[in-house]
Amino acid sequence: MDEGAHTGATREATDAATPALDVSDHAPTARLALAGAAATAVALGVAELVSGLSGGDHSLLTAVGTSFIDRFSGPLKEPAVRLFGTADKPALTIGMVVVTLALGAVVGVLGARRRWLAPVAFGAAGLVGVASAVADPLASVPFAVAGAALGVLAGVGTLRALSRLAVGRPAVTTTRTVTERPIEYPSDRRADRRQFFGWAGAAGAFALVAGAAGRAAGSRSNVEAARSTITLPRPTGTTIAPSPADGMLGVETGTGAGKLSPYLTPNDAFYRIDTALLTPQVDLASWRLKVAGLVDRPFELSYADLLALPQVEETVTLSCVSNEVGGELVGNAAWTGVPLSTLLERAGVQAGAGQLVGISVDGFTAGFPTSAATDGRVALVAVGMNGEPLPADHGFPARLVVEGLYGYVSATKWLSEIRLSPWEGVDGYWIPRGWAKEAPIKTQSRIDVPRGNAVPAGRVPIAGVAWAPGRGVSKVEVQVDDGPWQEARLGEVRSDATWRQWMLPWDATPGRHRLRVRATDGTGQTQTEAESRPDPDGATGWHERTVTVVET
Ligand SMILES: Nc1nc2c(c(=O)[nH]1)N[C@H]1C(S)=C(S)[C@@H](COP(=O)(O)O)O[C@H]1N2
Ligand SMILES: [Mo]
Repeated sequence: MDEGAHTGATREATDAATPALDVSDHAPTARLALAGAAATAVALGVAELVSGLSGGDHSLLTAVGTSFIDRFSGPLKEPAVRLFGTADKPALTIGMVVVTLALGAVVGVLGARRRWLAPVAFGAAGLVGVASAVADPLASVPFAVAGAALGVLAGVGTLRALSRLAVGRPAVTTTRTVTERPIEYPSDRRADRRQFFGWAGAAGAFALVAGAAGRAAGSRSNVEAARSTITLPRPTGTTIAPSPADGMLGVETGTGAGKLSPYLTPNDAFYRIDTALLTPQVDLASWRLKVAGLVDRPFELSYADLLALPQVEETVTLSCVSNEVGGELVGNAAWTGVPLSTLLERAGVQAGAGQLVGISVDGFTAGFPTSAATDGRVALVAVGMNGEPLPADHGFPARLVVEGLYGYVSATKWLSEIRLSPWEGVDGYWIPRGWAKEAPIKTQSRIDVPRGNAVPAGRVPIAGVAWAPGRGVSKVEVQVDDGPWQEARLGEVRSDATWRQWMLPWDATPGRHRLRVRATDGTGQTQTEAESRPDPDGATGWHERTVTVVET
């Protein structure tokens, strides 16, 4: 007598025989969704682990995020930065994971009745990952393919197993022939549920550990160790003017709110703008700087080769084109490096090379007229920033710095190639995204102090910075309410390439006051009052602050 006959069970087969899970009664939708999310987490964790083993490069998720940035940075840059500030990149990573898990939950629910759905959905996601890795110079394609394949297998397998547990065994009604009445055995749904949540939790925990391990493996090559062993060569060729003393205007300087910006912006306070989801960690041993394109003698330099060339130190103010009037996306640093002209002479620039394009290890590009590298302005392959090797965030091991041009057309970080190109037909990263191809930095000025609604009455300084790199600042004027424009005292500068601190003593009287500032550059041009947005070639207008002065 077989068991079925003995017990008269009406148990339905739920395994291999049926094509899809039986979710005929009340499908445990929430549990299937959780199964989908947990399986997706496992897939992501395995993919991150395997692709992270390539070491130092972009994992699958980072490659996908990078291609997302490249695709949508045009329309999304401004709102993303406005919404998340410099946390926009972590926000993107978290957002990607959350959206993927949510999609996984949907696949978990819909896939219970459609066996083909999970393999198709996971497979499609894997292909997106591989395609992103192929397009990402910092991703390893073989590791990405292996990560995607194993991730898909792990995800589909986990989903199948968890879904089965999620649906559970159907209720078993048993009629024992030896008794008079049918007995309904509890189907032990509680045990099923416990088992399901146990395994789903284990899958989630495994995913977290695998993902974290993959990320840790990926960030193995960290440039901090390399940086700390580097001694920058002493700059030669120029005499370095002593740094204008901060405080010479009698105003406290510092990087916090309520202080005048120091003449030199400390590296850790220097604004950071780039498209890199993760700061590229460049391995010095294999890094080369190529000089190529329309040149007679293309060549390559190692880091040691670059340091062995004569170095100069130049102080240059760098600004982002996205800087709003009064904004913080501007800084002034002393850059150590090799003049671009040195490298161009060695390479021999050919006729028709109207554009110098900087290319970074992660594929970012920025181009400017080749003449800017030879017309006498500061134009460097910089290796040092304020006396230290370039910080990783600011382009270690080398970047371009060109006086008077916004960063997006000039200041390529993590530089890997200088390519001499025609002006027409070659566009840097931001040009097809709606930004001007030629972008000299506009004359601007900013009020740093005072600010807020508790300015003590009496004599207080109105002070800030003004810049017109390449032209220099010859005059700064301040207006209080509708009063006359008054000339501010100017700080000393090392050159016209840098910003200038300015200060006007003010006898502040209680009440609300509007303070305005405008600068005049070295050619006698006063910055325009007309307000324009940062796009396509830099914001204009006068910075104003409203403050409230209170009796002390
Ligand atoms: N490789 C790379 N270099 C880059 C960018 C980038 O996205 N990638 N952004 C540019 C822009 S838009 C600016 S404003 C400057 C900012 O330099 P910083 O981050 O050192 O202040 O870097 C430029 N160099
Ligand atoms: Mo920028």
